Amino acid sequence: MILTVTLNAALDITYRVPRLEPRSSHRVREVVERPGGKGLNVSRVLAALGHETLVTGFAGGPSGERLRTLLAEVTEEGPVGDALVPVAGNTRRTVGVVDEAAGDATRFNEPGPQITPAEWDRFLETYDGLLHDATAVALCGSLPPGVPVGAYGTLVRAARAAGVPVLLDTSGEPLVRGLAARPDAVKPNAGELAAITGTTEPLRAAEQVRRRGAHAVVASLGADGLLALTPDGSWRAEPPRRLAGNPTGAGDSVVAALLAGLVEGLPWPDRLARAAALSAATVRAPAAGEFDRAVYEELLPGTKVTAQLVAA
Ligand code: TA6
Repeated sequence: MILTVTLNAALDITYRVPRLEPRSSHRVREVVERPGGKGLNVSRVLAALGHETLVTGFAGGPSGERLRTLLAEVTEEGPVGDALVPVAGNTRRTVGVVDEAAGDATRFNEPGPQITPAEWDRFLETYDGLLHDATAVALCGSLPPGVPVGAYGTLVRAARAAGVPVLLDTSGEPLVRGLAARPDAVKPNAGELAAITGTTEPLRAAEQVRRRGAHAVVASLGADGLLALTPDGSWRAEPPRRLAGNPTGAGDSVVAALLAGLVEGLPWPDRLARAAALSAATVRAPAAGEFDRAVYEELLPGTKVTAQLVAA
């Protein structure tokens, strides 16, 4: 089973408006509500790809209840196991507004519930137990208040001690702390890379992140596809065309494809081709955690993976 961790799970709400304009009132054309937060999205995509997957993290209050109900309902894509740890606080909501004219989205993410030291300890026990049955683990997203900033360092070390490959997808100080524990892979986007390295040149930034401890760095570069520095070589992966739509969750689909490829034993270039095509196909779905299967199958054969020269 592939385990995903979402410490700051969310009830994801997506509004569609014909055009987003600051300082004006909008008529919402469509509302979509989904169980969200990065790891939940990863698991939903994994389930749709036919992989057994389980989510853990925290859920609480009325929106936590709603999230769990929705999670049990999203069986169309395949079942996602629920090992979320109950907390007293209310799970956050995140709101994404899709601007249909521009073909992109603006997001508002609440900070999340306050986690008590006892709740954090309960989570650590649950996580240690779940690692026994995991073939891989992804640690995803921001930390809710109360969770120690070095949390991902602790979780990466536990996965490594249990012999479970671990991928980390977060940003800022939690990423810096997680890197020091030497995860198997990290998946920053261009902004996250720049924020922790101080360079806006993705290749130089990715090289720096690898030197800081990640065995592999897969950077998602929006319209420029993916840049991967791995122990087996370095590559760029680009789908044949970019599509406008809702880019929310495109990075989560990259993580899902990388984990699926890892447990299936695919070579890196094949994992990257799938990740780039799946990420592009996510933009055409109504919400994060979903992708347009027909678009994915159409893009995959034309997705180019080319070797990337890196400094020795
Ligand atoms: O990547 C998209 C997304 O997973 C949304 O579904 C939303 O829940 C958000 O990211 C959470 O990200 P954060 O970094 O705040 O944990």
